[in-house]
Amino acid sequence: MPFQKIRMHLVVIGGGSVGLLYAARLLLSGHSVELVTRTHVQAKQLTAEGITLHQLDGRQRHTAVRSQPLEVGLPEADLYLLAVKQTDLDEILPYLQRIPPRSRVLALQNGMGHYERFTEFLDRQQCFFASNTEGARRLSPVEVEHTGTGLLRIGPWDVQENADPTCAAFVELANHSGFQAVYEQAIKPFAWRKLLANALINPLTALFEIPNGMLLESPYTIQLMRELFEEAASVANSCGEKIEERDWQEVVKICRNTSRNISSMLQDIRRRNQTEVNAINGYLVQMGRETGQPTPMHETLLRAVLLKTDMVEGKGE
Ligand code: KPL
Repeated sequence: MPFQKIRMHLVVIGGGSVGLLYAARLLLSGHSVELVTRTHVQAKQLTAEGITLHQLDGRQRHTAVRSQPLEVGLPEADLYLLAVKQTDLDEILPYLQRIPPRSRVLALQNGMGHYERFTEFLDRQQCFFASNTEGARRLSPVEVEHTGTGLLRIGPWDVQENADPTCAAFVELANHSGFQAVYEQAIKPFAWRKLLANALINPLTALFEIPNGMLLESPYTIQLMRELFEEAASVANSCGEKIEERDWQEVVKICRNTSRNISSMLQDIRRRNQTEVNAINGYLVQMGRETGQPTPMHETLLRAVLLKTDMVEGKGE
């Protein structure tokens, strides 16, 4: 389907790094996008000032954007891009319950456990999931830096033979807007692999306070990542996801491609926000318990990140 013929209205929910990046690039390519934020202040600022995007090539681009706060409700859309963290889902999901049956929701969360929560509020055929490895950093409520290229995989959680027309059309729009996007028959296997990457990169960068690429600069951190990978792979394997050597190479590649990125977990800690560690390392620990796979290293990381979050809490920006 050529993108010129695709007319769809998109609503991005979430004014964090991923939400701002997607909204800006889609708008700059001429697509119809509104941005819903969790706070009044950010919505007002975005409507007044637009979004400034710092591109990978060093250029800055600016776009106007229509924005409103979540509490006003959700505008109608063909597709909602849900770019909030796992920890914010409780607040957002009840709003999605009211969307028309023809609308689709694309969940861009890291970690696992959200699939079940989505299906409590929406029909299964409305829920789509993404595995996104694009790097972005929010510089201010109206400014975002694109810090690394990645791949956006979109699809239903479990295998569905026929592609959903709305999500397939969005894949075209995303590619036209400079993202590398693909439609997959099922996202679950990719979500597991992304979980592995996040379970290694995010807590280590958050604890050491370093950009992603620095993890590859020392043999000690590489060895630590490798051991964490093997522990996580055993859990994945016992949950029916066959993890292979090339999946380790993929984690290293994500780290390299987003080398300048400040991981979302480190960004959260710096902003004194809750992190997604429970949905990432916590999920691995829980699945390890359920399947009889020991996860001492992920458990230690989980505790260390929760402790660090507690230590910085209240000293906020
Ligand atoms: O998903 C990410 C995150 O920071 O949450 C990666 C891909 C690791 C980029 O930083």
